[in-house]
Amino acid sequence: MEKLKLSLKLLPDVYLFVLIIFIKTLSANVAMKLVYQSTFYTLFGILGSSLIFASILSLFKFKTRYIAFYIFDFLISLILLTDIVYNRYFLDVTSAALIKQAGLVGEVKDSVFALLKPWDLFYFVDFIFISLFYKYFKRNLVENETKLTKRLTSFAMLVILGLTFSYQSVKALDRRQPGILKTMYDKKYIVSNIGNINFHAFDLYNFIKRNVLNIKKIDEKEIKETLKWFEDKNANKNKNYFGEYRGKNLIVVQLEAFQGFVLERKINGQELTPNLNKLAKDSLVFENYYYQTAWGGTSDAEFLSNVSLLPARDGSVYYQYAGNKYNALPKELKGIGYSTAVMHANRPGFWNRTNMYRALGFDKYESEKDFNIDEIQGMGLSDKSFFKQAVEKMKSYDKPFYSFLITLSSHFPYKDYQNKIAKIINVGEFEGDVVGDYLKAVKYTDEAVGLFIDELKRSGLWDNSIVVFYGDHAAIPYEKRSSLAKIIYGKDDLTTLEWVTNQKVVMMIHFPDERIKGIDKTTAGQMDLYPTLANLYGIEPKYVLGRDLLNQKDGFILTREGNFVTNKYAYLKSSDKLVELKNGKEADKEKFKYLFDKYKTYFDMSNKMIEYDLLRYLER
Ligand code: GP9
Ligand code: MN
Repeated sequence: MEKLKLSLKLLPDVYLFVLIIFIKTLSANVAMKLVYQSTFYTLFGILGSSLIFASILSLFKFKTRYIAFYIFDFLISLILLTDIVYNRYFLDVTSAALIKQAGLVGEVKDSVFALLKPWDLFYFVDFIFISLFYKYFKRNLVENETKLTKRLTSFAMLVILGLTFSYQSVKALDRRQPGILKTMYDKKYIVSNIGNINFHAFDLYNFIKRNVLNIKKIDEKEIKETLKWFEDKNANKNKNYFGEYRGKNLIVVQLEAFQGFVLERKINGQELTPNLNKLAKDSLVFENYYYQTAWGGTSDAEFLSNVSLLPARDGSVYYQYAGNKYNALPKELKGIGYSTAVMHANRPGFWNRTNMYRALGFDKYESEKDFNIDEIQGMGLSDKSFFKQAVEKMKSYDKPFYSFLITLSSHFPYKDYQNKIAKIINVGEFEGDVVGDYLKAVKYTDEAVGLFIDELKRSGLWDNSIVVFYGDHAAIPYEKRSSLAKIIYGKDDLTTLEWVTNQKVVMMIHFPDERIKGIDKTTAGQMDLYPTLANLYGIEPKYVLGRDLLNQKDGFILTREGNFVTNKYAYLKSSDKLVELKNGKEADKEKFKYLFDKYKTYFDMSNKMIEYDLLRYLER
């Protein structure tokens, strides 16, 4: 006990360090305007990280500690200030993956000074008085304070305390937002709950794990083979419609949670999506279009549709591989003289979009801060207002353009917080349930789509643009499958085959001359959008996993869950069965080994492309 007391007494500078770092980290949270989503546990997290750094400090002897104090304090202050300044510009926190984004420094360099504020000096004022403290400590210190055992005792004490506090805050965060640490979909939210330093520790750990520890070597031969596989697969000659729409604008609308069954659906005799149904009559509609998203939800759908590779096997590709090189749709369209923009009225840091959009080649990212948030529906700006403002923006864009719009109002849990759409449709037995709320949200977004089309027609953009509408992922969770069974089949439950083959999303392409239209039954998926559109604009992407749906009809999609579906068969991973689509009869897996091989190859190729950032090698 005496010993403990002594060691507590002996390292006053370490406590000063804890105090300073705690105050600085806390003030970074305030400066980044994150306090509104912080909790009591945020204080635990901030204290925890301060204690952990202090524990390392306490290992040094007095003289070295004096220097280490300055170094640690300086580095931490620099990280905090970088986060604050970066946030002023990009409305997000920094992350280790940015190291790989070479262009970034150049982009920000000129504005850094403009972004600095006089009070940022606050992070360095303590440097003046630390030396004074040390002079005072030196005079008053006990002789044998440098003894190893004492230093070790304080180290152990501080590190255990630090880890305990940090762990508590991380646990609290995981309770509030389960899974957030896996996909890192909202980095600022994580910072607001566990503090900047803990976040960066996590982020660095992820980065090192992915880029250093997990790297199985890939040799020159494998790189060449992989790239060649893509090149061979995509080398089709004599393609219909090649380049026939070059010069026309492209407007792609990703509809939040628009599951396929909503189209042509009546709920208690009322048409659920009259506007999309009307449009479908003059469009090319893919009836068997599957979503292929995984952990990354909305962002995975964006990725599949603009890059035509599968999402990451774990976590989210938008967070983990934002530093990669991509030959994405926006970048390719830019290459033929298009101006490119993406619009989504949410916080720009969400899903690491700011960084990823830069990597995909979007000139402009119109986020929440670029929209007038004048009406809320669901998760944020109402789709009606969003579309209206989007058309205004598009009117002023350089033509031809590619605009990628992502809606928000029909986001889970589909709550009508402002009580505006309670009576938009009578959902009967689903009233008061998440499924009923979903149906209302769909009805609302369909109305917004109707107004959007009118607006586009009025502005003259409609006749000069290809317009695509598709859903990003499922809406009805598995626990609610009986509701799905009722809506679609009028029965109480779904077979596995029915469940799997209902994981489809709305998908239609409207051509300005309405030359191509009708219903296409090919089994297709989100990875097919980019190659399909590329062909129409006269682009030949070589490294896409999907295929051009206007030139190939042999359906094939695969999902990260492990299912695959062709035009005739479905492989149901959960029961390890290959079954016929038309009657659910089990087929002999041996006979269809080539399908399993194809499926495995697709996964391998997509993984290698992303995990080894293979397009970088083409630059050499
Ligand atoms: C967030 C929105 C929702 O900006 O796109 O993402 P989700 O939760 O659907 O993945
Ligand atoms: Mn979504």
